[in-house]
Amino acid sequence: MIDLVLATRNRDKISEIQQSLRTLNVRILTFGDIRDLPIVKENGRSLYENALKKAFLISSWTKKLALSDDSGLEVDFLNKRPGVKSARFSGENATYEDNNLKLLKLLTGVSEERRKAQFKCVMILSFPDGRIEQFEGILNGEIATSGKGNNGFGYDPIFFVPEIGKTLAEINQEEKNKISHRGKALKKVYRFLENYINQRYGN
Ligand code: ITT
Repeated sequence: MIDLVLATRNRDKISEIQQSLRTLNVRILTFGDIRDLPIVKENGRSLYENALKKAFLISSWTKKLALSDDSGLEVDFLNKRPGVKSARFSGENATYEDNNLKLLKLLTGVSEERRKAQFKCVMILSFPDGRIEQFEGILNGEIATSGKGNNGFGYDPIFFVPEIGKTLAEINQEEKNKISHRGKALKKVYRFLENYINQRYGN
């Protein structure tokens, strides 16, 4: 069975990735399994740059296949901010709650039509031989006027999805993975790895 190292330190992402890839024939390893896995500094100008840096460094260091996730929330009214800075929107050690409060405050009084937003997820698979594969997923929605729901993480309580009439924090992880930016990217990763494994190890 091949090893797949997750090049992320975000436990919430790890949990969603593990759930989506649970039936894939790989052994998933995280920073909890590998001693002294390097911490990658994120200073890229795009989700792609950060995702590439994370995956490439972790696969070079472990000499194993690595999967990274760089994701962010783009709010139309804020000219696509916080985007690549979503994790640090309200400062270096910002909590999810700090970020949500800052965003709600910036959108005070802004009408529904102008609260449109997109979650974007860029995933990179980096192979020990240097080969790179990129996958993306987008989810459209709007920023609610207050938080709702206790599931998920990050901006989920204030990210309202019109198609289901709920925020992402009001649905469970399996339901979120079916529609979310990360879930969509992971579906592509799944298909790619399934083929890769079949070609390499299948009969
Ligand atoms: P790693 O770099 O270690 O993967 P991180 O949390 O720093 O972890 P990012 O730089 O990609 O990851 O930041 C993404 C931020 O965007 C994340 O911290 C959340 O605030 C937000 N975010 C991403 N996906 C989300 C989701 O599915 N639901 C809610 N918020 C999300």
